[in-house]
Amino acid sequence: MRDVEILGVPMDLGQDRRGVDMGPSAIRYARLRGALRELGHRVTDLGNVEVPIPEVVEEDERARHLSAILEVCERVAKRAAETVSRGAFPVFLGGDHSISIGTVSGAAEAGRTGVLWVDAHADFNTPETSPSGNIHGMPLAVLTGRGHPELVSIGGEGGSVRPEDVVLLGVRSIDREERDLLLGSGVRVYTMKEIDAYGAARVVRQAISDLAHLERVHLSFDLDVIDPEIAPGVGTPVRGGLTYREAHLLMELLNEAGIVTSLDIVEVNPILDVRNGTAALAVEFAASLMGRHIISVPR
Ligand code: NNH
Ligand code: MN
Ligand code: MN
Ligand code: MN
Repeated sequence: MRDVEILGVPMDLGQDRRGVDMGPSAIRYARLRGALRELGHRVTDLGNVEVPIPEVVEEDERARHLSAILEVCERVAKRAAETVSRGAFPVFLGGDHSISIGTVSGAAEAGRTGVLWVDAHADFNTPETSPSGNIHGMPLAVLTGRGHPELVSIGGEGGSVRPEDVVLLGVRSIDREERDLLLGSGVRVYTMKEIDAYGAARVVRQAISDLAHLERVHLSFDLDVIDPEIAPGVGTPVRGGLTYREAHLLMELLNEAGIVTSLDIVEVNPILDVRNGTAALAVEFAASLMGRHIISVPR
């Protein structure tokens, strides 16, 4: 049993498509709290962090909506730090992936924290390498100390996490200069090619052992890692993603390993979704991570 605290961050400033700000509502509507309570957890919903809408905030060409995102992420980091200081397990609902600059920085206040970044994209751009200027393509770089100095400063000097404590999984779309930056960073990367070649179980077990030296691991789960045929409600779909069972297996193996201490569920866009199916999948995967088994085998 865990004390779980849900915090919504309805942010859609980090990318171009409208609608991802409705992610927290969609995920709640899909009964996240009930699903986690059924597993025996004590679940509190802390509501949403306040986020301005794009119509009222300044543009910034190389890092769009920088100052507003900065402000929101600072607030999020503070709330995240409060949750982990209570010993609770935070579940953050996005919103676009830029929220993780705040969630991970705050969670890492509890002590050295690893990151498992599960995403179709590497999110390792900087304002210099980004083809879009969208900050949701930059958070992992920021968290490891690269990119816009104001964003990096949220995690304090040098970033919130060490590159050798970070594993990327499920990637299949990386920009050219982003790739060069990532390859030189020390972050471990398992693309869809490795998952296809060796199987999800083997790759996930390897990722778990890569993180075994850490007492705390934050799972940042971008729904666009799932194949868009089953998870269409995301702003930047890329073909060839995780299957339904591969995603469940990932969560089941993580649950078994017991290493995850905080969670982001990001990039759910209800406007692009079909009958809230992507949010419903997100809730299913969260439940698998938090202990749902088809049959419970005593251990
Ligand atoms: N790499 C692209 C960019 O920087 C797309 C990033 N999109 C995402 N990331 N959804 O998870 O703009
Ligand atoms: Mn704008
Ligand atoms: Mn992402
Ligand atoms: Mn993505």
